[in-house]
Amino acid sequence: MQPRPRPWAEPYRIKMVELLRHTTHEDRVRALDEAGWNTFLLRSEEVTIDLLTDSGTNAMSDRQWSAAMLGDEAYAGSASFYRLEAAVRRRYGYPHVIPTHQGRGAEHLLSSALVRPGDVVPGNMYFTTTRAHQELAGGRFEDVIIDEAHEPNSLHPFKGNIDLGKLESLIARVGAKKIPYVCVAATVNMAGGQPISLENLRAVRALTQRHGIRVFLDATRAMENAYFIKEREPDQAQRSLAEILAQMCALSDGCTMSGKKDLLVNIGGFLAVNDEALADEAKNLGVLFEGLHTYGGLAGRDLEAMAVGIEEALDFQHMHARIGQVRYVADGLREAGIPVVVPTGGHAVFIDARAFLPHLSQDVFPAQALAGALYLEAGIRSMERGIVSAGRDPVTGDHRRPKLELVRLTFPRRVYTQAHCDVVIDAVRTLFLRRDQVAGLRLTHEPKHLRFFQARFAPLGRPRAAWAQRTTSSRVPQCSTPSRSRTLAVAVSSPTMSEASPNTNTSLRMKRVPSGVNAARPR
Ligand code: P70
Repeated sequence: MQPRPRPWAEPYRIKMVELLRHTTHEDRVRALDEAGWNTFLLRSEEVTIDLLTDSGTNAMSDRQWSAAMLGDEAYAGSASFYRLEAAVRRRYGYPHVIPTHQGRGAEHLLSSALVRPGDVVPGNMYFTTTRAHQELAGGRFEDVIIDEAHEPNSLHPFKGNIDLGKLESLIARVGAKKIPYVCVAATVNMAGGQPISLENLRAVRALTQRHGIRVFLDATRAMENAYFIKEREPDQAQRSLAEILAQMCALSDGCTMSGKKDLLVNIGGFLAVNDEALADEAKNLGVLFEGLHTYGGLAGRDLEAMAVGIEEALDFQHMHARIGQVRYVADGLREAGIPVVVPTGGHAVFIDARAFLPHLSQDVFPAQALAGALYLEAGIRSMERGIVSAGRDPVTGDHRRPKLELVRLTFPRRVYTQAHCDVVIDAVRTLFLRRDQVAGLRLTHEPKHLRFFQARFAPLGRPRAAWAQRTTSSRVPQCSTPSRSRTLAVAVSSPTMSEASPNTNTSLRMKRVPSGVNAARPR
């Protein structure tokens, strides 16, 4: 008999609160105008519910704060470094650990050490900072993710998987010598927080080993990925997140890590590798760009908090609630017919802006416009993940035109409650009802590097009068619909696993399929 499904609940109680700021519609019109319609340029005080990112916005626990007080602030050989090193070795398994100020610091060290001009770095969809560092080192990124990852409606359970056929033909085309490593993200941020399967990782490992090519994980959200593996992959349900994480890492040569996500801290990251010579080179580069190799641009207290975060993040109840909360919002939007990327990923709900705003072409930045409109509606800050984020092709100078044109509602860990989620669902639903009033944008300022952070825009044409006239009171947040009941949360919050008794009825659970190229692809 199947165990009775259990709903998720926040596995903590709250003992300190941070008050939210409320704004009027007029405040928001002014703020968005001053920010050039770029949500990155809003001041946080102008935002009521901040879903820009889950990066560094997490709430630390009392244990993490206590550990921070034990921070050893010695310049060299800090005890805090050795505690972090031990935690990374224990859970990720790589012997050499080099702290960095955040994830892109680790990407910088790895790319500088391994990528040479003319090299090609294959990966499962680009990530902005990762690709920027590969290009800065003279390399080129090539996307070898499965096609389903680019389809917002594909229900593939592991949309982060690498297409082994694409990888093999790339190796045949450019030669293994031109490929310093394969960069495997777990989960894949730009695809919607989608996971890669262990089976696919194993196959990537086998293929690359035959050609003497290394594999590096972007382990930024690898613990979330481990949750999906436990939920969906055959024979994984009984294993702990820690066991699955260790196995993922064992199939690679090292990882870059932004601790600001999985690891529940506000700042920090690391590069961790198996190869001692590579570690030596990275440490040496680190003193130029980050700081001495035992602090990497961080304070001792940051290292301590990250070490504790590693253990807390691997707790099943934590991850069950974290992913449950994201699903709650996605399901609430789907029920209202709002187009979101499926399956719901780990860290965010991704709204399909092309489908939400079918009257806008990609040239007028629909996802950017939608993010702005959502802020005007309810003071909710989200992030564009479409043509603006994709930037320009360094050779042709043209916009890169990604198939996915998305707005990301990203959930910080342990920060917002289910009632905040209801406010978000209500605001997006309200906006959806008058989506035809959302106008496109034009670029008025475009920085050279990672343009989405600082670009500025202006609306095309005059917003319709109706847009300015609000049907609801302009103060936010407020929940005009009755709070969605717990019953609903139970109904939508699959999986219903426990460490001892995993769920077996999720529709996304993989069928057992023979290994080989794209074995996980539904037939
Ligand atoms: C986000 C953040 C950071 C990130 C990541 C993956 C899979 C590396 C990093 C870099 C912050 C961000 C970064 C660029 C554009 C927008 C937002 N993602 N790998 O919000 O880590 O930020 O610590 O240098 O997701 O998704 P870091």
